[in-house]
Amino acid sequence: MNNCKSRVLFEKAKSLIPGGVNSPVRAFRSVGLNPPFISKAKGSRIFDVDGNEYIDYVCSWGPMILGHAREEVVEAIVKAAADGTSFGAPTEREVELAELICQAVPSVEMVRMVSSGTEAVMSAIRLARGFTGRDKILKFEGCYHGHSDGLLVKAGSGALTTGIPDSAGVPADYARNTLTASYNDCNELENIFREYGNELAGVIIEPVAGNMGVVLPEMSFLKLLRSLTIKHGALLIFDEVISGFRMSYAGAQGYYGISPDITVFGKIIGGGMPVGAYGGRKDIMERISPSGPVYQAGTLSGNPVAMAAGIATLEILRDNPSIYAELDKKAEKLEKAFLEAGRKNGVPICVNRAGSLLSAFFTKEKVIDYKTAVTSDTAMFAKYFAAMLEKGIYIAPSQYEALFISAAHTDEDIEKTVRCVAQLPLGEWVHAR
Ligand code: HOZ
Repeated sequence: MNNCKSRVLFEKAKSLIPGGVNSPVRAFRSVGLNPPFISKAKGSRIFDVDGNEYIDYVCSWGPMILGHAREEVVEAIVKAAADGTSFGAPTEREVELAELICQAVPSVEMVRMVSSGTEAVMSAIRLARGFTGRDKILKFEGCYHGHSDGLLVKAGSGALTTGIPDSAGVPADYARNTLTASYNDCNELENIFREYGNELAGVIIEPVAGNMGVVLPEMSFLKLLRSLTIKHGALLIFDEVISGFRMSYAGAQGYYGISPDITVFGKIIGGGMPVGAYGGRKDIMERISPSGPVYQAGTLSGNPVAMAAGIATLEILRDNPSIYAELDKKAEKLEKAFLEAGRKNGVPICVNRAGSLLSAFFTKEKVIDYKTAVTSDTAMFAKYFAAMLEKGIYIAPSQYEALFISAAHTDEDIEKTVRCVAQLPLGEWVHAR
């Protein structure tokens, strides 16, 4: 595969941008390759500056559920941009997107727009503290909630991929207020609540974990979490940056039937433009400035172009509910392909799938939490990644990220991917070690 231009660009980028990238996993370090530089994308395909074409299963790490450059979304963006790209003043589009979100997700009675998932989480945590008058928060190992100080503790995603789940630069005093527990561990949860329950401002969780690879929640664990948070007066915060509008139109909370107090969104609600939002019960949300004393602001919050892209995306999802069943079917075919490839080659693979989110772990363990996720053979993952890329299949360059399916993936795309998975010489790789 020709990658001359990408290599030259990466060298130049490294002299100008730390690591050559604006977000760590993009550097492909954990898979030992150079990243292709992307020039454009359409539907299920992305194209690099060397003219290579790939079937894209990164989908910008989640937002592109309708595929790239979907006509209605592009039209909405162009129309909004032509009317001015930022005013720093209220607009009708903000109200429209807020209404769409509140109608889709019943636990969200009010919502505040920001510009990224990190910003939304950071603000939601401040809100939980301001509302309860408590400082401590609980998070789960391997869950990733953006890169704000208090949450870079045993974090997943790029932090885990690059081997720094506890980042340098986070004051120990700050991280002291962040407690961590194992995902899906009911006993540990009960113990933590017994000891700290009445000091917790909130518990933040990815209701479907997508940043240590995909890990599904046990229903009993989610239910226990909900009942303990109610009992101890701690707010339950669902980070639905990945699962929101993906697991279902009502997110993971709609899928599992558990209502949090606060929900954090990002990705899909911006249709590929920079966006984040946090919303929840009215009495909690009314604590945010200027209604209440919890301060949070942003020049580009509710940006008209991002709102337009989000509205167009959510309207399509709302008006075409069959999209979710179709995504599920496509993802199921990929799930079966990985399982079959593992069986055929005598290589243990654990496939975790939540709707159109999927991870194949090279491990004999059932992956249910951080500890089991990191048993995965990442050297094997790197070989699999390189082989798929060579065949024109673009997946996230990390064992600890999800594979995303979009409405634009055609049956032919899926069949080609299934064939590529079937051709992987998994057995040879195992024996070569
Ligand atoms: N942390 C993001 C995925 N969970 C990576 C985003 C990016 O590199 O674009």
